[in-house]
Amino acid sequence: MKTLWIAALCAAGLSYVSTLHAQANTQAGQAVWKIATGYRAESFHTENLVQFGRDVEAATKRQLHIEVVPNGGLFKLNDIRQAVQDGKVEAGETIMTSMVKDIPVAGADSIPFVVGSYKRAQRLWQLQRPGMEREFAQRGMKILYAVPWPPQGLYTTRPVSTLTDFKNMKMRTYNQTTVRIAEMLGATPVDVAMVDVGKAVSSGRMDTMITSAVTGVENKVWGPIKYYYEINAWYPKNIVFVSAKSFEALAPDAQAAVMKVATDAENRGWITSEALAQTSTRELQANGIKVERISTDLETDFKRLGERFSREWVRSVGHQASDIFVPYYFN
Ligand code: PCA
Repeated sequence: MKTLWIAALCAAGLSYVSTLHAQANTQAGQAVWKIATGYRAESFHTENLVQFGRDVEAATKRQLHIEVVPNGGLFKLNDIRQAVQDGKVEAGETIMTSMVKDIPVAGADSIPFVVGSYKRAQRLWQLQRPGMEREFAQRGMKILYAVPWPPQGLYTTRPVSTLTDFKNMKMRTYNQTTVRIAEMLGATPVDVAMVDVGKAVSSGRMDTMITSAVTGVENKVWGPIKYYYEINAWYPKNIVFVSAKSFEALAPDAQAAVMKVATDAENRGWITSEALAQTSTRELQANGIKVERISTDLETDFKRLGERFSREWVRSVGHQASDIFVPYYFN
């Protein structure tokens, strides 16, 4: 019920270059896809991607070999979608909000306080996927699967109970969405890539951030960071995709095998993400971070900011927003 008005608003109408041709034949007739990701090899998303690669190789009877290149080793996280589109690498994994400037509908999963559970996140993905597929097809790419990060919580070095507590804070951001949120909170946005969060925390470059428990654990943010508030703000997704040219170069049986294995990777990723949401929060706690609920005052203010954010988003995206949120709220 909480954000029904969004639906109302909608209803109102509101230098490594591997070219695609260089699908090196490592074995007679074997195609090779490099998959570029901006996240670490130890990240659960990347582990899932490596498993996908192994499954692809088996399911296609080695017609296709996958090589995952983690840690921004080929392209930076925010450049990966363009790199695949431009044919510089066969496939990629990135966070969907990295592309909102060109593909606004990709931002539907990062509107604060709309989705509050994995079940609702699934529903949102079902509704968002057709629009995303169209956008990717228009750019010569094919979506393989998408997996969410655990829910986004609020980390701080000092306790916060009102909006004014954010005034002199430096807030770590990871995309346009988080920049806008920092601005709305009156904090100073500081852009820090996921892989640099640990360093930024220990050197005092940031006092607060909104991200998942698993990202806090992976970057060992304990020490300077003292509080984690479980605000479940949104469930941002990573998306894995390939150039249509590379995909269509496969024999039909191999294409079908890749899509089947992609569905398995998606299912597996969602289950892992949900399990990690629990265990990572406990791990933050075990390392001395206080896991708390936010004050009711702050909760009310956050909801209001969320509504403002949603209004801005729906206005900028137009009918594609209604295609998602009218059924999300009414069906
Ligand atoms: N971790 C990534 C994106 C969302 C998340 O939970 C990050 O903090 O950059």
